[in-house]
Amino acid sequence: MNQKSSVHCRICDTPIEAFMSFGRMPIANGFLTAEEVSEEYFFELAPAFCGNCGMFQLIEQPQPDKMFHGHYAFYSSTSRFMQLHFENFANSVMKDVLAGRADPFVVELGSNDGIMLRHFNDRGIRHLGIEPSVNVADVARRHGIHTISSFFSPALAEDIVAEHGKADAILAANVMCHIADLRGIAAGVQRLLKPDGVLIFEDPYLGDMIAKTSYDQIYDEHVFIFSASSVKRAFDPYDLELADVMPQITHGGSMRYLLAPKGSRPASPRVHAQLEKERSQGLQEAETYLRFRQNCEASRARLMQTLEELRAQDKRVVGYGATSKSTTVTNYCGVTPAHVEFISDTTPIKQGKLSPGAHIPVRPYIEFTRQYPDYALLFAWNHAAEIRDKEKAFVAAGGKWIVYVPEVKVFS
Ligand code: JHZ
Ligand code: ZN
Repeated sequence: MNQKSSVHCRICDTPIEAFMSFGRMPIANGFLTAEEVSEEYFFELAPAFCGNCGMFQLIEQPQPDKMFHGHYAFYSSTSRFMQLHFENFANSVMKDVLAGRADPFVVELGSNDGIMLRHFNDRGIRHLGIEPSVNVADVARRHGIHTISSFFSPALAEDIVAEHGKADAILAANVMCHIADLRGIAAGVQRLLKPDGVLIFEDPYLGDMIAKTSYDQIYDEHVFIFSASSVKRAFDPYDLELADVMPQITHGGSMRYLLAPKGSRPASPRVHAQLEKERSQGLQEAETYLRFRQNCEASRARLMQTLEELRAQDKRVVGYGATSKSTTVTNYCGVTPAHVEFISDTTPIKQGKLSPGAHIPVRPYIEFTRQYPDYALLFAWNHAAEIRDKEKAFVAAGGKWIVYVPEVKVFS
């Protein structure tokens, strides 16, 4: 890439440069057939940190319609734990924000298959999901959840206000960090939100990613990895103030942010404490990212050493969970079908396809249980508790797990 010097921060326009590159990368959820391989799309996955506003971001992101479309492969409801998580999220919004309000209206950006909105629907609360990926939106619609298939924008915000009025709560989970035009989203939120409304969203958290070297959170969809300080700064020009932060254990460490029109509610002491914690963790310092890069390189070397040793011993290794994250791991580290025989996944749309870039076959879960491999490479490491609980028979049969976050480890 020789255009680096002309790249500017997506939030504050300061010139930025990549501090490392994960190399040529396909679309993380771009599972494909053998016939599609010759036309596979690649871009350079290179993150940068803006020293001015503190936003961790990708230098380049593919066009949104390359990532979110009528055959988007990630269905939110594939994990029992995540179903429970979003039920709790919805309940907390009803209790802490909507209680006592007359005929409240909730909007969710990127509502996927309705994993969260269904709880509002069940209680007869007015709601609207905005989901550009039509196939997942159709699942929500089949459950009676009001959903429009569109990308959110200031213009769409105006249309929603005209039709439904302003929102008491705007929600988003694992969505906000996907949208390159975050400034457009913030402007849309500003128009859509009531003066006493709140914006609540959660995404994988930068502090956890740095602490755990979970570099696989970096892929095309995640154009930003947020921290409390970068979120505070990004929404400030839109009159939205960071009023609370709530750490979550989901996706290997996430943060839920609550923002409200300036002056409309007091900030929780947790905000100040989190900002302090980020300062002491060095999240604002360039050196932190150079160390992160070294940690990624060391993690890659150790994972490949492990996989090469197992290959030399003729051990069977199968991937567990064809996650978006696994696309970064396989392509950055050089994991091939010679290392990993196939990846087991419960999502029908991924089965029978090849994994993006590395072209490891994705097979139905039943194939994992039919003949247990010697080792399972846990690409869905964020669901480890749920999966280990479910796979006791694999371990009892002598199977071992390989994980790489926070470090490469083999265990049973
Ligand atoms: P999982 C998703 O990332 C997508 P991914 C998205 N881009 C995002 O932002 C992040 O979340 C935060 C399968 N599975 O949840 C189902 C099993 O096979 O780690 C899924 O394909 N068996 C919106 O894709 C995958 O693994 C199981 O028992 O990295 C898990 O994907 C379980 C629990 C899951 O998210
Ligand atoms: Zn910036």
